Amino acid sequence: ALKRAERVALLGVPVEVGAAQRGTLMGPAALRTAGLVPMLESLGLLVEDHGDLMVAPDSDLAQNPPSNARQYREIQSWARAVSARAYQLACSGALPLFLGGDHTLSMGSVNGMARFWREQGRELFLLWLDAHADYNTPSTTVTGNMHGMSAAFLCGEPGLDQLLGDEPRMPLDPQHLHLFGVRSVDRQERLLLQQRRINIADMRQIDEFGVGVLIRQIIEQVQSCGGVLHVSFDVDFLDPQLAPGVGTMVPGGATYREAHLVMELLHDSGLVGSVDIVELNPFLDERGRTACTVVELIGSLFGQRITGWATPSAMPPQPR
Ligand code: 4U7
Ligand code: MN
Ligand code: MN
Ligand code: MN
Repeated sequence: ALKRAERVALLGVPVEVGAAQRGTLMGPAALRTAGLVPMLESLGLLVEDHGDLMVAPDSDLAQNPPSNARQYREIQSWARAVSARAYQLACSGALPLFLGGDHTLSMGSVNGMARFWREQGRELFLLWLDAHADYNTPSTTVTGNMHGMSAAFLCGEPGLDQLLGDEPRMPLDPQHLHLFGVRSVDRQERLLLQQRRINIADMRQIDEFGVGVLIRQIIEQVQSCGGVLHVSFDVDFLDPQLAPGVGTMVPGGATYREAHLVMELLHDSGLVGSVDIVELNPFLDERGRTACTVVELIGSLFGQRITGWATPSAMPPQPR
């Protein structure tokens, strides 16, 4: 039998209404065009492409949508469908790779994975690679855009309580969330992050300590609990010079090598159980550059190596 990490299940989730800027619905197509499937196969993985999810727009007309949550009804349909599919794909024994789509995708994917791992008796940890904290609620948001609320929703913050309908809601322990790469936080969002004592590695810390030290700390926490990691990769984690194909560019992001090292360390940990790739906006990209860069990074996350063999990772190699 193949191990989970050797069977990858791709699911496209072409949602775009969680963001202000249209165009992320083309994300799954751009990642496939950039060669995602053959790249994964070249690493010896068995890839099942489940195509793109489709949803009917009117899931819960009985209920009044909360104010300050734009496009609530459509996001509701996506979140319910994605959560159900995530759970199902996890049960099949594959490692689910969700292709967005804007970051509201994660409200469904993480919820479905949390349900699966709870049944397996393992704790789920969430690594949120992002320029933003995505820790707004309908009462703190300045824009009303729901892609800025996903992490807060997943930690059980109130305000979107009926979003998942009959789909069981699995709030995470807020201490299991790790925000990584943060450099843009709204004023009220900051207060909430402080109150909840959310783990944050902001760009200042990345500059000072380097991604190697900070990612290892997270890996050690997950390992010591016997937990499993969901990696939610918002493409705006990367510096805009490297990745112009996003709707919300923030200067001062991760460099090419910083991002690859994050992915390489995560791969070597063996703890990654599911992945989201979100916020790629091919309409804003330059000749597919961002999509190609993201495919290379997914390569590192799934075991692509510079030398083809394992790099001694706890310390520099000793002279022979
Ligand atoms: B993304 C923002 F106000 N905080 O809430 C908001 F700056 O998924 C941005 O990380 C959210 O790209 C960005 O709208 C959401 C804004
Ligand atoms: Mn972001
Ligand atoms: Mn714990
Ligand atoms: Mn995000």
